[in-house]
Amino acid sequence: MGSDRVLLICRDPIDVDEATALLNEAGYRVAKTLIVKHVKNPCYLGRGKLSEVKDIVKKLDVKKVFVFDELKPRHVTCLMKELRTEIIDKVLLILEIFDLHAGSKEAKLQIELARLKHQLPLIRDWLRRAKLRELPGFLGAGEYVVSAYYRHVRKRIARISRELEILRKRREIERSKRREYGIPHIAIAGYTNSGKTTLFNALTNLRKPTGTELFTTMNPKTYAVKICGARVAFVDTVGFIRKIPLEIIEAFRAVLEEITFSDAVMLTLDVSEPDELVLEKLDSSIRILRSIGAVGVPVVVVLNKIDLVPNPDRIGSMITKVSGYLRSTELNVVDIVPVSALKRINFDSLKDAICRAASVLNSSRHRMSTCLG
Ligand SMILES: Nc1nc2c(ncn2[C@@H]2O[C@H](COP(=O)(O)OP(=O)(O)OP(=O)(O)O)[C@@H](O)[C@H]2O)c(=O)[nH]1
Ligand SMILES: [Mg+2]
Repeated sequence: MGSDRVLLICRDPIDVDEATALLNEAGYRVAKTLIVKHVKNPCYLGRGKLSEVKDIVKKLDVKKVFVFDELKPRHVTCLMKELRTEIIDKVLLILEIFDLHAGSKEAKLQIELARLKHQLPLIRDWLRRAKLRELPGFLGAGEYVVSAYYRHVRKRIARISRELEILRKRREIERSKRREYGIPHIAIAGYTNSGKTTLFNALTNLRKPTGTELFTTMNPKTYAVKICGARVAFVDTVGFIRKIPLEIIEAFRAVLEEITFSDAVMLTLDVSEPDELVLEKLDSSIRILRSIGAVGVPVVVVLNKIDLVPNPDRIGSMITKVSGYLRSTELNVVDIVPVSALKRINFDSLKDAICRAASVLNSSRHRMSTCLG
């Protein structure tokens, strides 16, 4: 867990809150925030900005600079050389947070794989520059050590990939076994902290950990219960964030497949947040569903935390805005249901919507004949 003061660099002011929340989650404190509109190669920052950042790093004595972006290896190399501080980008920070919450072997392996894959091009860049005599070596080590490390990283990546493939196959077998029993799977997906686990607990009567910190859930949980006369398995999943780097989606493919291969998705949104943010998070959630190949699945959009919205008109207007937005997407939306997972408000409507989503399955797959009965 980091405990340093960090200089935060963002390209868009809209990202500052999320970047700060992620930094705090990893145990860092933001010493200063800078907005950088234009990215200049090869050092990410233009000459003027670079010398401004150098001054800030010196004056505030920050040990790390966090760039809320996906940096290219040449950017990291150049920034490290110029600023003489550690450089963290979005991928590394998210992995640091995941690491704090990872309980299972699978989650740990996924994080290590993502980190190594992220490091590989950086090491390659250092090796190339060391050969060209542009740099003395990787973080002070000689060229021989760096190439030995490079080989080690590649071997480790191959090994972890094999181990993860075995775990992925095991998940696949478990899923198909449950399918043989005709139990539909409803994945609870959505932004981190939107209340997915609270909803999962309320529907299953379990007590899985919930919390205001980001990424409380790292390992998907599945539990089958009977609703409207049939058994349905609910799957709690790992949360989304805005503009999630593709590398992370790749590394977490096995757990995200729980959404891709589900029979219906409950997409949760935290409507206690400002309208603009709710719609932005809806947009990112849809992008992620698309990138994992889960857009054809029937979706129940769950507008959660309505107990925190004192004005009922706002809930009505939110439903209108969300449905207006959804019309322009390819999502197969069954219903939009406002609920409070914590206070269990409007659960009858929610269960009814889940049953209707399941009945969509039923008509297309001739399953769950008891659901609407
Ligand atoms: N007031 C209120 N708080 C809620 C509600 N649902 C969830 N919360 C709170 O929101 C926080 C996040 O809830 P979680 O269920 O852990 O959210 P999550 O989506 O599973 O989060 P990650 O696992 O981090 O992705 C917790 O503090 C919950 O108590 C709700 O309906 N009303
Ligand atoms: Mg959770």
